[in-house]
Amino acid sequence: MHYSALDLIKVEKELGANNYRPLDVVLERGEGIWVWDTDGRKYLDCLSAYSAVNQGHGHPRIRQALIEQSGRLSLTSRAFRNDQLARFYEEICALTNSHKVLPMNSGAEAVETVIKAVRKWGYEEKGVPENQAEIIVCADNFHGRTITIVGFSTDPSSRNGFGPFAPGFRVIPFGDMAALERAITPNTVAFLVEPIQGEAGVIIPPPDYFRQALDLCRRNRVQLVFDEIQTGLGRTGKLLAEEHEGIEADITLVGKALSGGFYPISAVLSNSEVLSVIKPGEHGSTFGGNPLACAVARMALKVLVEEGMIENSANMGRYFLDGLKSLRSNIIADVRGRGLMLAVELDPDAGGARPFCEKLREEGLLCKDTHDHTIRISPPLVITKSDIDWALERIGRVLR
Ligand code: IF1
Repeated sequence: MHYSALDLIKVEKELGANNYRPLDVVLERGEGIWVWDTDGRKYLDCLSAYSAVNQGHGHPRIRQALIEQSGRLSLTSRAFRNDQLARFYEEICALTNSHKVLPMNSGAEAVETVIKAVRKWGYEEKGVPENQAEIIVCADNFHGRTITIVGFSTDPSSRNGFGPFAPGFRVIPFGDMAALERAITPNTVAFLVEPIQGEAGVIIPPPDYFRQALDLCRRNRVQLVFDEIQTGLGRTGKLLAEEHEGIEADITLVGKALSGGFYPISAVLSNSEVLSVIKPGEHGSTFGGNPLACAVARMALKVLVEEGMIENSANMGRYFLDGLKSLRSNIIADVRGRGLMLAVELDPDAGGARPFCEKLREEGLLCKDTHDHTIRISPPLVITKSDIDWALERIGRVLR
């Protein structure tokens, strides 16, 4: 039976849980920065699956790695060893200057993993009394959707109705050093934070905030944990967004683009001794570290570096940001970003970002609104100047 786009949307609505409100565009194919819908219409993907397809849709070398590895061995569980895991460890540690890795699947799982690890480290190494460990997080954070994580969200739609929640988290404003200083107690084990807040609307920290935060954390034996699940792997024009701050976080979480969008893969990367506190039987996952995931991740990292995608993100990000800044429109309240993690904030009276995303879709651009008034723009890192000129012309038209 042939399904039209409308048929497919109808079935989704009937049979699916209603936990999303996507644009009504049904995609069936992707290549590089472009995706095509079931009617053959072509769009520039300005979301990149929330930065999971930084390397571009259907990257041929990553796809080849996936095909080859799936023909050899896909899953062993961690009850046995596989020949890809060690190579993945070596390559990601060398690239990110890390000492230890714990591979998981989704971003939320990486966050859950680090919460377990820093708590245990706190009890065993720092001498925090049992069940008293505290983790500091920021208001307007986004770290995932599990019960623990939504329990320290400040977004009502993420958390309301899902309690009771796990204790042990303290929320402070993002970018506020004095608040961080006040929040640290002898029981604080970690400060978990996004180097640039994504869902909050691409919020860039004040200069020197993280250098001071790291210094404060060091003096108080608090682990600085950067959630780079969205900012990492080239998105902001550096391999990791921490490089913009001139620091190295104690622990870094990566996910999303670690597979170039082919497979769910995440990892906890540790510079400190924190991961060593996890002993056999205390943590794991059936699929975490499987050979297919490792082979895909190895190639996803390789193409990011070898094909100059990080530099391209920096250069094209600057060009795109300048272009957005020079759009003359009286409904643009602010334009900001780093690398190709960009946002256009609209005037609160403009009627919200969603209708503009609908209009951009008609013009051939797929963008996502966030927090009512902000349009997020984060195309794959393989975008070129002429693609950006094409996009700017249309964004300008829609915003005027
Ligand atoms: C959805 C946002 C982006 C993340 C950071 C952990 C995770 C995410 C910094 C969890 C996930 C996603 C999930 C996606 C929407 C999306 C998102 F708008 F909600 F904030 F990207 F901007 N840390 N972000 O951004 O990773 O478990 O999903 O693999 O549909 O919920 P995950």
